[in-house]
Amino acid sequence: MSPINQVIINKETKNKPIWIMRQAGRYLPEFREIRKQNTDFIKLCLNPNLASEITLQPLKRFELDAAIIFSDILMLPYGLKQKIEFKKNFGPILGDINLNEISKLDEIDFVERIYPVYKAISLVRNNPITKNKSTIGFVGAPWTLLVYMINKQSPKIKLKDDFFKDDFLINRILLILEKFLKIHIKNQIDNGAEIIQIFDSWAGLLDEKHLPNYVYIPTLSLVEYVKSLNIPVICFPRGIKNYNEYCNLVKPDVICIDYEVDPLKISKNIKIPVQGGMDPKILLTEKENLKKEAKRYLDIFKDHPYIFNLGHGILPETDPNMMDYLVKTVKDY
Ligand code: 1CP
Repeated sequence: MSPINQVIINKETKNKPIWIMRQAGRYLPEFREIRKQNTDFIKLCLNPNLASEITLQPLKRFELDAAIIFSDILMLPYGLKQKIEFKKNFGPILGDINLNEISKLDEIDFVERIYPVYKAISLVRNNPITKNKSTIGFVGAPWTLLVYMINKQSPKIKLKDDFFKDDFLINRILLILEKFLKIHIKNQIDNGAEIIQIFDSWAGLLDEKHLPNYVYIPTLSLVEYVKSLNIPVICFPRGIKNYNEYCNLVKPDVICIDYEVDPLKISKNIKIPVQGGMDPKILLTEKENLKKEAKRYLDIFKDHPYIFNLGHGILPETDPNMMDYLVKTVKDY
């Protein structure tokens, strides 16, 4: 069993395995090289050879315990035929939603549009580099995908005032997302994903009173589905205030915490395995400081099943040497 699965399944506390959100990406010169020649981000995600090569790039450099597949949570709206492009220095731009067209879409159409993602997963899983490491598949949570689909661009800090105005549209999309997210999860698992992480990057935008409807209930349905396939599920509800309530209601196997929560409070109150937490900006400071902060998390979670990770994705301006230093610090602990 891989070290990460030992933490999740056996609740082992001796080893502190490590992987990093966005470990394959813009801070690596070898990624930027491939990206320069592939200006269409979606097409790059749909190229199994390149997507698997990019996935493995960080594993060739650093002693990481998992490969997270190079893809994007927005491949799901792409699979649902919503137009999407990634504009340089701006982020994703999505087209209008055509509810009639989306409602008519069946499983075969959807899978046909994104099957190269599954091919990339199977290439990664079958590569000897990932032996004894976990291959992680992922999806966006229904709420976060709804935000992009309705808002049609990154909400950055807040939702548009009229976000909730079309109740019918919102509830239809949530149901459609739930159906296709399950299909997407099942195909990733069938092609070699051994863990699923659910990214709810915009959970923190919601008022508390909206959490049950938009976050807890739709995410619980996915968590139960992944568990029914005998695969562990990690949830990352970025920006929420009450991690206790989230864990009690949504019941993930692992909770991934963001950098704004107090890790000490988490270690005292949360009984399930924990992942992540450290602020990615620490990697932009000095080695000594990086070591100190990493050790702070490792000390706090010394007797807790813990997977080292950051509290959000690694920043593009990070020096790969700092990433190397971080991985070594965790491995030497
Ligand atoms: O080169 C480029 O310009 C593309 C940058 C890039 C990369 C490397 C994007 C665009 N997505 C990715 C890969 C990606 N995205 C992975 C790959 C595996 C990994 O190494 O971790 C994963 C897991 C994601 C997930 C993702 N995409 C999230 C959830 C995590 C998070 O950061 O909160 C979100 C919100 C997205 C949307 C997205 N993809 C890319 C951009 C610029 C955005 C918008 C972010 C925003 O709204 O601010």
